[in-house]
Amino acid sequence: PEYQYLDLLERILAHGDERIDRTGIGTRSVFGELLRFDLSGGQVPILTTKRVYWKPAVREMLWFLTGGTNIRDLLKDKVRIWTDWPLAHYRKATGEAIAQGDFEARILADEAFAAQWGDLGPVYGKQWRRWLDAEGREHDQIATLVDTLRRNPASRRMLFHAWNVGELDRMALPPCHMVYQFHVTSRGRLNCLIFQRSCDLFLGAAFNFTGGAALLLMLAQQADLEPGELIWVGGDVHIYLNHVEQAREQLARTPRAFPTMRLARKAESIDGYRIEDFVVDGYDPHPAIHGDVAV
Ligand code: THF
Repeated sequence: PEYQYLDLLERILAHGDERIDRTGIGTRSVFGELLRFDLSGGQVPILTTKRVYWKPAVREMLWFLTGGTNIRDLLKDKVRIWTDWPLAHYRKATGEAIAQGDFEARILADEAFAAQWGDLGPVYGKQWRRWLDAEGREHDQIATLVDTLRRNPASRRMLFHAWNVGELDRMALPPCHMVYQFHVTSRGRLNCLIFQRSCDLFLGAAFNFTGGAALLLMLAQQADLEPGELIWVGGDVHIYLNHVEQAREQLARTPRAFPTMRLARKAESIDGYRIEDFVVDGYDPHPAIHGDVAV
């Protein structure tokens, strides 16, 4: 199950370098980590030592795939994990002490307000589907990837990238999980390597693993391959100082078997998946553990 993850959590608590980070909260941090999860038996790394809201995590991945960058689309699906950044920007720009719920309600009710205040800039979805090059051409990295998986699976160039240097300063937050590379074995198994430059190991990692697993399943199905390994590589992997107690509580729990995830139907293309297509069985987690996200 998730012993690799728990070992990493424990190691950071014990030996992480304590420092003040961008958010001012402070972290314990290590640099350069690798976790591997074998998806070939149907199991996916949805952590069991706390309840992970896997549907918001999959919805987030589906939202990236639409090419969207506005939180309005997420809020329509009741996914609130990206609200903090536009909200902080709005409060700072207007001086208005608006509550999160009121801000979200306004984003949903008022399209012009959403266009002005709900957009995160050229983040993941934009870079994945419409990377703009110097000649003004847009590149759909996902369509290219699916095409290469089908036609030339031995390729060593099957990847997509979100670290678009010239656009970083317009992003609400530069990409954390910034490169996804793929590899197909001679037996037709699809492996995925995620490079994540910065990882909030207590809160975000569970979402990143779950989203990555969902993506791997969709791509494998579209290219008539079987799921292989999900390999996750982290640069600065950290625990925020306001998550230390929660991490200790999580470490005190005994992990259970990972659940399975499968797709109920094959979509006509990578753009055709919906949340209802994802079936998770055997998920029996310990209770959720709350932690505040650092903005
Ligand atoms: N910034 C920080 N500091 N941590 C992150 O994990 C993170 N992300 C995204 C962008 N910036 C980040 C945002 N993703 C939650 C989960 C994912 C997030 C942000 C927040 C979160 O609060 N999860 C809770 C509740 C989930 C819910 O209510 O649905 C949880 O218990 O998991 C990582 O990519």
